[in-house]
Amino acid sequence: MERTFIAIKPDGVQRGLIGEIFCRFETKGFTLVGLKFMQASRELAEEHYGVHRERPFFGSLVEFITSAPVVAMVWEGDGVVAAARKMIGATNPLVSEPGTIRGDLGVNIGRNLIHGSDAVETAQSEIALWFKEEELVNWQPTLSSWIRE
Ligand code: D4T
Repeated sequence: MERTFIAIKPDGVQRGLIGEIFCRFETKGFTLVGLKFMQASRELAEEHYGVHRERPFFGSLVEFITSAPVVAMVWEGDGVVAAARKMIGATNPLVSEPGTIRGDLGVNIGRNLIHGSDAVETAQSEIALWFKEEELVNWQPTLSSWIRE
């Protein structure tokens, strides 16, 4: 079953939006298999955003991500990687569609509330970066047959 890595960023935590954001994935019907509230180290943040190392916003991005706690999550479900990206919306909240998390809750690209893996392979490496294997829970919600055929 496909899995994706989702993180509520420090702005989402500081603004009291953990419940609002978490609820969207839960009510959609995806299955939570990993969850932790933590403050990311500089090393972890730099590794996570390594692909952006040469970009001008890299320094401020790492500062921001490490500035307060994040909620790190792994969600499971068919097509969850692409579906979560749709639910999250475009990188810049100012132009994200209404109805998306960023479109409904944000106005600034440097405060875009949430991260979601952009591809299945990225999800696998991000999950391995943020979670130990034993921190992930393999379970079957009893509601499953009412959510998918
Ligand atoms: P993340 O990775 O945080 O889910 O965001 P996206 O996948 O939507 O967008 P991204 O990787 O291109 O950007 C990573 C992160 O950097 C911030 N950012 C981005 C920024 O502060 N200024 C910028 O110009 C860009 C492009 C926002 C998200």
